[in-house]
Amino acid sequence: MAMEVRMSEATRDKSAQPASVHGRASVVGPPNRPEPDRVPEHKPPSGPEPQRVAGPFSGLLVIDLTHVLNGPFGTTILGDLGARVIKIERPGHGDDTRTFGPFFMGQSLYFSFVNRGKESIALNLKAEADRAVFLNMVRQADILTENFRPGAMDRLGCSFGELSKINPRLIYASSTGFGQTGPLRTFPAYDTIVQGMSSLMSLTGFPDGPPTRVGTSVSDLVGGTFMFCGIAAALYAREKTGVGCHVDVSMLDGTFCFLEQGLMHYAATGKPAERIGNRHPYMTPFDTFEASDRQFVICCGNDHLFGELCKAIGRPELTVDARFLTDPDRNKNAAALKIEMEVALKRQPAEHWLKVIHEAGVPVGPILDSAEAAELPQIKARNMWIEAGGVKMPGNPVKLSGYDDPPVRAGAPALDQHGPALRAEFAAVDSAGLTDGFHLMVDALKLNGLDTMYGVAGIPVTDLARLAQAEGIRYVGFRHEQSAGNAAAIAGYLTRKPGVCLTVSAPGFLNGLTALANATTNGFPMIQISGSSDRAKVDLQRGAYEELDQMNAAKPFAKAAYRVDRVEDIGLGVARALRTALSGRPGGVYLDLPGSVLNATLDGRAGARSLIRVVDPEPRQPPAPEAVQRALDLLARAERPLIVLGKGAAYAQVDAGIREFIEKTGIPFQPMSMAKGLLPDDHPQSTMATRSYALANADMVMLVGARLNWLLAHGESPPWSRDARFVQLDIDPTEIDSNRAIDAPVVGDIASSVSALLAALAPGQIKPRASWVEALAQKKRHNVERMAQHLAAKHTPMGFFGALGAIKEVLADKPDVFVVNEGANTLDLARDVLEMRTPRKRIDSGTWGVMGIGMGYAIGASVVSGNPVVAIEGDSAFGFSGMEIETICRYHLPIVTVVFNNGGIYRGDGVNLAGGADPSPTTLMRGARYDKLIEAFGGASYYAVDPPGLANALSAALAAGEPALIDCAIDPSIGTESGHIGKLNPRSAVSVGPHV
Ligand code: TZD
Ligand code: MG
Repeated sequence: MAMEVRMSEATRDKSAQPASVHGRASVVGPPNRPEPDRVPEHKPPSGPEPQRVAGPFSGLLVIDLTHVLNGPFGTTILGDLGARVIKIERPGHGDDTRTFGPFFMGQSLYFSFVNRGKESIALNLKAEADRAVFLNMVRQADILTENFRPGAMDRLGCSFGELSKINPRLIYASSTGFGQTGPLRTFPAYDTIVQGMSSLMSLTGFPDGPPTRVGTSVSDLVGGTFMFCGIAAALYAREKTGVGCHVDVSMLDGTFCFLEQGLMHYAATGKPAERIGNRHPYMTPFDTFEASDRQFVICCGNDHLFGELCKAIGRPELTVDARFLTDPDRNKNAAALKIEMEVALKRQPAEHWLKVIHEAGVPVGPILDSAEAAELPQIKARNMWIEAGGVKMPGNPVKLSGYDDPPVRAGAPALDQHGPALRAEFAAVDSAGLTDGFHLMVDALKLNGLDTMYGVAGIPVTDLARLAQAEGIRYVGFRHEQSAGNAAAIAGYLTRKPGVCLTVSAPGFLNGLTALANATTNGFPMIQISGSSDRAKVDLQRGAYEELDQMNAAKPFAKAAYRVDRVEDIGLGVARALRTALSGRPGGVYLDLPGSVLNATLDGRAGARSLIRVVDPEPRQPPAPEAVQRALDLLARAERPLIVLGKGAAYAQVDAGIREFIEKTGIPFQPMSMAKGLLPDDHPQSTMATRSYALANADMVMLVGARLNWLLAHGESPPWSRDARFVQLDIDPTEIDSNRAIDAPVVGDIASSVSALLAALAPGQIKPRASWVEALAQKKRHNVERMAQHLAAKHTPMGFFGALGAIKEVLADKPDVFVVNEGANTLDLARDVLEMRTPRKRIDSGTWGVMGIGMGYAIGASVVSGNPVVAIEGDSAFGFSGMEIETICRYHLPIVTVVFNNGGIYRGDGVNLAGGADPSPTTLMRGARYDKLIEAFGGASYYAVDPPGLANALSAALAAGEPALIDCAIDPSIGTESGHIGKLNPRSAVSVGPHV
C-alpha cells in the first residue's frame, strides 16, 4: 500500500482559504464560517444543470416526504442510481436542515449533502389544490418515502392503506426512530437518543472514559440505508406480485443489528460488553499505536502476522515472550504488549512505520482527518468526493457495472425551485375528478395483483391494452387469441393467479374461447376479458359490428361467465371473476365488457371506492378428519399400494409435503404427464418406467389431484385390477365416484389434505410389501434397459427415439428448462423418454389431448418465469400456433421450438385411397423446412438430420438464450396412428383399403 497521503497536523485552520469558484476541479471543502442568525437564501448554481444520471432505477418516480437526515440520505442513493426524486416540503420553511450550518455559497451543506439531484416542490397537504397535485403524483409514483412519527401520515389521510387504494403498485417506505409498531413507536428520536438507547454509546470510547457518541450520526444514516434496502427489495417483489408494500424500518432496529460483538458478548455470557477503546475484543495487537509523531493503526489477525510484525519493528524477542505466545495470551496481556511495542514504535515517525510494517505484510494504516480522507487518491479514484451544485460532497457509494458514476452531479434544489413546473406536470389531469371504465379496469386488475395481459388488440379494447401497458401491466400481444388464451391459462397454472386474456368482440372472443374451455377442462385459473358490442343492438339482433351474445355463448365452455353492465360494477366483475377462477377447482372465467362500459365515466372517488381487493380468493378447504382417518386405515391394509399424482397435485405447490408423504410411507408413485418432476423421475419409488405393471397389480390406489377420466382408463379393468380399492384426494366432491367406486374420498384442497394425512400418519403405519417394491424395481430395470437401446439408435433418417435420446441428453443437466410438448407420437414418446427433475416444468396437451397449445404455453411459461423453454412439437401440432413464432421473436423470449417433422399427422406416408393427386388426409408437406419460418423474424434456425446434429443444435440454441427453431427430420414411415391411443380411434369395419 503506497500511502501517498501526507499527514499534516491539521486542516482545521484551512478555513481561512478563500472559497473556490464553482466549476473548477480544485474546489476544496467547505470553510467553517460562523453563520449569523439569518438563513441565507439557497442559490442553486447558475448555468445548465447536469442532467439526472441514467441508472438501474431510471424511470422510477419517488415522492420524497422525508426530511432532516435519515430519509433524505436513503432517497439520495435512489436518485444517484437514476430514480427521479421529487422532494415535497412545507411551504415557507422547507426542510429544517435548510437552516442548519455549515453554509457554503449560500447553501446549507447539511441540506445539500443529502438532497442533491432532487426536485423540490412546496406543498400544503391540507390545502385542497396542493393535495390534488400530491395525489396525482402518488398515482404515478413508484415509491413514496416518509419519516414522520407514526400516525402523522394517517392524520393527513395519506396512510399506506389510503394511498395504495389509488395506486396499488406504490411502494410506501417509512423510516422512523422506532418503527411502526411496539411501545416506543411514537417517541421522538434523534440520532444521539438512538445511539444511547441501542447501547452503541456504551460500547464507544475508552474503559476509563464516559460513554461516547460515534463521530457521525450513524443511527440516522443506518435508518436511511435500510430504507433504501427495503425499497429495493419491495421493487423486486413488485415485479412478481404486481403490487407495492409498506416498508417499515427504524433507526433503533438498524443500529441494534449493527452492534456486532457487543451483542455476541451478551449472548454468550449474559453480561453487557464493555468499552475497550480502539482495541479489538478478540485479536491482539489490533489497536492504535503511538509513533514518534502521531498515532496509527495496526491490525494483526494471527500468530504468524504477529511474528512478522515483531521482526519488522525490531522486537523479535516478543514472539517468544510467554505473555504473548498466542492470540489468547496477547488478549490477556494487551496493555503490556502495547507498552512493549510502543517502546520501539516511538523511535520513528508514523510514516516510517506505515512503510516498514506494510512491507512486512501486516495490515497497517494511518489515522486521517477528514480533509486528508477527502483528498485520498483512493477516494478520488472511486469518484467519492464529487461536485454537485458547485459544492464538494461524498459521491455515490453504490457502483454498478454498465452505469456511469459521474464526478459532477446535479445539486440540491432551492425550496420550491421546481414547484411551477411540477404543478403543471401533475395538475389534476382528471380535473373534474373523473375516471372511466378503461382506468377502472386497469386499477381493478392491478389492485388484485393481475400484472400481465395476453391478448390481441382491436375494437373496443385497443385503449384498454394501451392504458394497461402505460400503467405498468405487462401486455403481451399475440397473433391469434387462442394462443393468447393458452398463454394466460398456463400462466394461471404456474402462478396460481388467473392469467388474463384480452380479446375483441365476436370473432376474437370465439378464438379465445377455445383456450378458455381448455383451461376449464384442465383446471387452470384464467380470466378471458372480452370487449363486446352495443347491448341494445346485440340483444335485438340488429346486426351490430361483431355482434354476438358473448356471455351466453361462453357459459357452457367456462366455469362461469359474467357481464359488467355498469361502469361502477367493474370492480365487482373483476372480483367475482378472480374468486371464481381460483376457488374450488380452478378454471376459466369469462368477463364481458361492452364498449359502452369501457368509456363510461364516473366520479374518481366513487370509482376508487367501487374497487375490491379480493381477500383470500382461494380459501383453504381442509378435509374432514374422519375422511383422513379412513384413507390412512385403508392404505395401512394395502399390500401393493400405488399413488397416482395428477396435475392437481402439481398445481397445489405443496411439493415438499407430497414428497414427505410418499417417502414416509414408501408407497410407489405414478406421475401423470404434467405431474412428472413433482418428485424427480429418477426417484427410486417412481413407477414411470413400469406403468402398466403398476396399474394392473396395485391393490390400493391413492389418487392425488388426478381424475379417473380417459387418461386413467376410467378406472376400469384392464388396465386396473378389478379388485383394486381407491383413495381419492380432490377438491371437487363431484369428482368422487365419477367412474368407479371410491372407498376413501378425501375432499379438500390438496395442500390441506396432504398436511392432514401427514399429521395423522403414525410411524410405520403404512408399509408396502417388500415383494411389491421388488417386483416393480425388477420390471423397471428391464424396461429402462430396453428404452436405453431404443434411445441409442443413431440412424438416418432419425426415428422418434433417436431424436428424443439426443434431447434427453442435452436437457439432463438443465432442470430449470420448461418442456412444452404436443403431437401424437411426438407427445407420447417424449413423455416417456424425457426425464423431469423439478415440479411443473412439463406442460403439454393435457386432459383434452389438444393440438395448438404449443406456442401459447411456451410464451406463457417464459413470460412468468423468465426460464428457457424447449417446445417439442409434432409437425402437425406446431402448425396450429406456428405464427406465434413472430411473437416469440418480437418479445425476444428464450424459447427453442423443436419440430419433429415426419411429414404428417402421425406419419408422412399416408395414401390417398382414391388414388388422385391430392395428398392423403394425414399427409403434410413433404420436405417442409419449418426452420425457414423463424428466419423471417430474425430468430436462429437449425436443421437437424441425425441425433448428434440435433444435440448440437439444441445445445447451441439454449446457450444463446434467444428464440430458435430446429427442424428435425424424422423418418416419415415410423409413426403409429394416434400415437398411444389408437384404440380410441374408430375405424371403419366396412371400407376397404390399406390402413397404416
Ligand atoms: N385438432 C385439435 C385441436 N386437437 C387434436 N388433438 C386434433 C385436431 C387431432 N390430432 C391429434 O389428436 S394428434 C394430431 C392431431 C391433428 C397431430 C399429430 O401429428 P403430429 O405428431 O405431427 O403433431 P406425430 O409425431 O406426427 O404423431
Ligand atoms: Mg407429424
